[in-house]
Amino acid sequence: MIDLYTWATPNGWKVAATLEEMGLDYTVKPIDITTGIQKEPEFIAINPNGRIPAIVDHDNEGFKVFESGAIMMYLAEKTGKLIPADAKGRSEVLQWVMFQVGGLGPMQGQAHVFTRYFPEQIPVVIDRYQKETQRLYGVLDTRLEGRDFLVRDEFTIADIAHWSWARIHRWAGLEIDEFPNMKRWLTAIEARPASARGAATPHASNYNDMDEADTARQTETAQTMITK
Ligand SMILES: N[C@@H](CCC(=O)N[C@@H](CS)C(=O)NCC(=O)O)C(=O)O
Repeated sequence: MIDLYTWATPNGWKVAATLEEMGLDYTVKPIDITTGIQKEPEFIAINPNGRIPAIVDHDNEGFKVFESGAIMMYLAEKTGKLIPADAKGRSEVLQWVMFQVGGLGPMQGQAHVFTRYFPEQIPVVIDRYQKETQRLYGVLDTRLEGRDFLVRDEFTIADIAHWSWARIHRWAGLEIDEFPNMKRWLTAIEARPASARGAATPHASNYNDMDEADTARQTETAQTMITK
């Protein structure tokens, strides 16, 4: 059995959707990151960075894994699922996962912060992160021209890694009409039952389609977090 420490955010959805796709048994351990519990010693012992997601694999001597990309790679290695079997295919997946954890995650994350949560609206900073996020969407769109998935013809963890962020593009103040390949790919992944279950872990939340009251609540909570 695997324990998944998570919350309703893109990095959390990545791992929940991966576990769902792989059909692995897991127990959800909700870590409400708005309370600061993720910085308590008990959780730091699991993830030294004090952030979700993290897993503990009790079927592997309680092995702990933190960092969403590393968790996905660990699960892919463990099961042989959502990753090609050959070295070049694995490298391609790793390249796209690295591209996501070093690119889209941090850039779109900062677009969220400066568009929605930061106490001041600083237009040049908002513009910088939105433009960079859009540029990265463009890279995905080009890659997805004439193909269903990022690596070969297979749905892999590389797709899940990007889907989890791109699905809430509106939360970053961005639309994706100019990226038809990415839009098609996103719609296809969103329709997968495992994606839906992953995105509802530990509770349902779709930042793209929140009503005004939920948007205000979510924004206020995140504002409190980043100004702590
Ligand atoms: N590079 C990390 C980023 C993890 C991360 O930023 N998690 C956020 C939620 S998406 C979090 O736990 N934030 C709480 C905090 O900053 O205290 C990963 O990919 O796992």
